[in-house]
Amino acid sequence: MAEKHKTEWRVVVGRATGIVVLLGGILLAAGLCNASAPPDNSVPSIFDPRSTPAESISHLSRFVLAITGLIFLVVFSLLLYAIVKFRNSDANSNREPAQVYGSTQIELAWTIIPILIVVVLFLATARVIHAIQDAPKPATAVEVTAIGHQFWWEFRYPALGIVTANELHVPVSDSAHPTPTFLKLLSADTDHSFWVPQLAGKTDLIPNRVNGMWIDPKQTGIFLGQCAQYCGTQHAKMLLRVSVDSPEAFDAWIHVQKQSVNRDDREVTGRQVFETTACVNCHAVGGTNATGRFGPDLTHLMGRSTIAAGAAENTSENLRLWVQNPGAIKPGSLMPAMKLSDADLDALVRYLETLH
Ligand code: HEC
Ligand SMILES: [Cu+2]
Repeated sequence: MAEKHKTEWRVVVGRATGIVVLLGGILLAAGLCNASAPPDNSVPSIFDPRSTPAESISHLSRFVLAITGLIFLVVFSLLLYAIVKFRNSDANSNREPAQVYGSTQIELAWTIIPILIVVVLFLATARVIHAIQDAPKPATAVEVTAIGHQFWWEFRYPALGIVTANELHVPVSDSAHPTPTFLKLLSADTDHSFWVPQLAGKTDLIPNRVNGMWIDPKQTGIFLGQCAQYCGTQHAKMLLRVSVDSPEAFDAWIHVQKQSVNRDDREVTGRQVFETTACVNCHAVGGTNATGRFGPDLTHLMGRSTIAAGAAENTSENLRLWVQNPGAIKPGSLMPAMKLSDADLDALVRYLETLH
């Protein structure tokens, strides 16, 4: 009998140690991943915020984690204590434990303390939500309309007359001269969600509804994001890049984007192929008869480093493959394979490469 109790006891301690080691391991791994994250932000981390809304959310989550971690420690210690102290043994195997019927003190304690904890968590969360949602828009703010499409992002700068896709450019914002970017979020088809973990929380883009969010990145560089709401087959390949530019670089980018007509006319054959194919029904290119809005605006295609919402690098080979068969890069994409002859395809790609 005594032998049996001993082994059960060992099993309990073994499991408890196992759980603690596992939790410790997870925390350690998270810490290591975080510490070794490359500086180019290629791994978007919610623990590495670079903009006020993301910072507030990160602080809040650390606060909530600390409180719930403390609760976990207290409960787990009490549990371990009870298991050790009151385990079955020969000495007390025939005795009944003390029978306690109702204790006002204990019941008050386990009602009031949790209520206080929940109230504190609620107030802390409400404060952050208010600070982010009701932040006033300064006159210096850049305004962008982001429209979610299956499976790419359209970005419009109404005040600047710029239209682009998938790669959002915003100016860096410092506390002396804040230039936050305010985004108006719309959807052309279904529910999407705009999420750049280092810059802000997620906000959905819902058809027939206007949502909003803002970011004020404090560091230049590329920040990666992702559509965070399942929106169809290629939801996973609906990435987004935010390029946070220095004020000079941002002005230079605007200058280029504002030139709505492409003056490079070397590739006449390719341009003819483009203008006489269905491309023009879905894509717009400034200065041509192409005014489609179903697909990304191609006027400054070469200004983007990726195509198809981050699914591939913007290289000649990938452009050719994309136009020949979009499904090879992004199965289920809403652009049809255009079935062009090799000669037409080559000319077309050469033309696309003039769209700076
Ligand atoms: C039926 C509409 C449609 C037609 C026709 C069409 N496209 Fe597209 N195209 C799209 C859509 C939609 C996308 C975005 C796909 C995605 O990222 O999921 C796209 C993406 C692209 C891209 C990548 C742009 C970027 O910045 O990501 C290029 C380049 C392109 N199309 C070129 C062409 C060319 C050239 C033709 C004609 C030979 C053509 N397309 C015909 C709908 C169309
Ligand atoms: Cu989406």
